[in-house]
Amino acid sequence: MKIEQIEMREVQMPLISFFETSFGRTTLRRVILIRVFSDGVVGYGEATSPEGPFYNHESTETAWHILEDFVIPPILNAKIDHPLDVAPLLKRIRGHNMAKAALETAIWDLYSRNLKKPIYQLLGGSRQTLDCGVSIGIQESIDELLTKIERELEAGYQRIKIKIKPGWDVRVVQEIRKRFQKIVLMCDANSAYKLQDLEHLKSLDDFGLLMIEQPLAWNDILDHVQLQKALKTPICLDESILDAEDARKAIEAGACQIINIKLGRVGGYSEAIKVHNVCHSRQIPVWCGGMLESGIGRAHNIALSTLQNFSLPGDVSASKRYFHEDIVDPAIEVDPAGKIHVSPGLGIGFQPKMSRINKVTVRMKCFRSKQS
Ligand code: OSB
Ligand code: MG
Repeated sequence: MKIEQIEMREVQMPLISFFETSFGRTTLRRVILIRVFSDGVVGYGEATSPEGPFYNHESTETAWHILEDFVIPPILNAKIDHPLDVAPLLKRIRGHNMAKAALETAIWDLYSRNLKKPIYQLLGGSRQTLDCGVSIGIQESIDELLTKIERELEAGYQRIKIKIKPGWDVRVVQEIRKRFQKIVLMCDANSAYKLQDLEHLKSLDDFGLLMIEQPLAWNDILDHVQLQKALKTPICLDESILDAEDARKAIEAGACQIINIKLGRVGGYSEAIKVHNVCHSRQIPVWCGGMLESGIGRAHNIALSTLQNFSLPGDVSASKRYFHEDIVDPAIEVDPAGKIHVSPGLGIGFQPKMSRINKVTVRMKCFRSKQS
């Protein structure tokens, strides 16, 4: 593939309602979109980094800087025959996986549009329908949370995840269970606890939770081993797993029984597939996490979720939960049974709406290849 041009732009999309986790509240999504041009075909990717460095070390601004100064230049003038050629060219950049994934995923989209195939087919994905869950942020009151849960269940979602933090945990889960005895329920702490909270976390064992996601430090594996030994509820790691080696170590140590895979957090499809395979060969189920993506990131998440070991419902849900108007056509939709039907369309399977993208763009930069 001869890459002629790479364009990056920041788009700003207000969320329909705020999304609050143990690390803070988001009201406006600022994401970076990448467009890669080759021979009349365009591939799309999204940097899923949050606005501030509170989930991991990345932010919209660091992703912009790393893309502009370090990720785009080596790819712009390289010979790329296959999207798997991208990750090795970015290997010397330490960390900044979300910035790397933005371009890597765009090149997968470009490559598969060139071959006139959907990305999921090139990945070897086999799932045609995906089971969907939702992630519900911390609310102002338990009543508001219960109302939100009810609304999502009515929409068909198959699994409810709530965000927890000290002061918004056991009592909240207890109230949910009083009202909804049988639902598939889990919680995500985004690293809000320490091993000293072990006794408190053990009381979550009484509620039949599907899993507890990332209770301890964002960069920890060993304390999770201790915690998992003491808990009946499976631990799922999110923040701590940055590549396939982390997954192998966490599984071998007994730090978790489930892993959440995010394309951004692991640096793109090539590493996501490796994490998937490491987990699959060790009988550890995975599911696809979300980062409040626009339709472009969401469509990439759908493609990834078609791989066989994505056997638990993901945080991949409908565009209309997040935005009044998405930037892809059609918007991402979930059927009344809580399923996404995988699009057979080329690349990510959804058409970016340039008129909408132009409206929400706040800055843009273009890079032209010296080769063309
Ligand atoms: O930990 O999974 C997380 C959103 C932002 C940052 C981290 C997380 C999340 C979510 C939202 O849980 C998932 C989604 O609906 O996109
Ligand atoms: Mg999480």
